Amino acid sequence: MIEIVKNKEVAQENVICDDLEQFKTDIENGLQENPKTIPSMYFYDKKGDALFQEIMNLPEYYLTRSELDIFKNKTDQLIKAMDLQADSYFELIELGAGDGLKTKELLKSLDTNNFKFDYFPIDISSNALDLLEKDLNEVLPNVSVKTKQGDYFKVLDALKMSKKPKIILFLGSNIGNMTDDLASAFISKLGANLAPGDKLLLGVDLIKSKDIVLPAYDDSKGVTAAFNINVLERINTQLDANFDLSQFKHSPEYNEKEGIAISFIESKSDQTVAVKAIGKSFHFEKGEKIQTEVSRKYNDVLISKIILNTDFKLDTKIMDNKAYFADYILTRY
Ligand code: AVJ
Repeated sequence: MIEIVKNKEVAQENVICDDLEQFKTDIENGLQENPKTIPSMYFYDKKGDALFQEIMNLPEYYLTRSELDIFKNKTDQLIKAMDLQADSYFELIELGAGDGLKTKELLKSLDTNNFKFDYFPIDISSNALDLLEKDLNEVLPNVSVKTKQGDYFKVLDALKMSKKPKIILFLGSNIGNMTDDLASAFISKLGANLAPGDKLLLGVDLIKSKDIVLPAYDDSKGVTAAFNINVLERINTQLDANFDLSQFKHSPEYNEKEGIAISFIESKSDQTVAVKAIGKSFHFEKGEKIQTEVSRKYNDVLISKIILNTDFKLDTKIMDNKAYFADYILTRY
């Protein structure tokens, strides 16, 4: 018993160690830039995961509810658009499955209608995958769940061997954290790991007015503020820094014309922060902003542009009843 626990701890330590070098490099580079940036992937430590979970339940954060509306109420349309047949086997692969809230609705319907498939949730967090597998085994015992921990492309490369028809789910507007160029490159790379006829279900938040979008990133309870500022706490803990959290504030913006929400952390005073693990200090002027996240919103023109030089063509667009959010079904040709 003790042996196993020990091994697990060592394995986890190694993972954390690996990440730590990358974390140091990214923070050092980001804080030396002008303007300063911190990559949004570093939000998601244990506390960040919990805060994001809380964000998804906020009344202002419409994204999750809108996509859930599609998965709950337009399941038949989704299944039809993905060109699924009950009697021919396929692999359903989800990138960044998280708690599987939306996917569960689709799985329920596929299960009820006796579709033949395996569900492969991929996630960086083995903890999230364990919880998801346990939950699915309980509520949908007939669905075959094969969790895959790790980097999306490493997992896809391994799954490529099967030569079975594949449906990739990339939901929640997660692609919105990428610039349009990066999104194009990402989708191209997905295409390289798929075969003609395979599908990509891309869930994206749509461009809409500021009075709807901005509150989603500036909620009244301050959960998003805590989520944003938590990245400084993580730097304090893991990189031995001395950010005074009371001297920074959450400061989101939304450019309605471009359809881009950006989260910043703003310095409330002139101050210098030492990051011991990097061996450097960084100066912040009063009012200076660190960019921590880009949350891009989309429309048909943007999606068409992004997939222009990829091996995908646009098939179907399915929206929630308020037309806040869209699931685009793309076919690899
Ligand atoms: C998980 C990237 C889709 O950008 O809306 C939520 C993350 N950031 N509130 C988003 C997030 C602040 C979220 N994504």
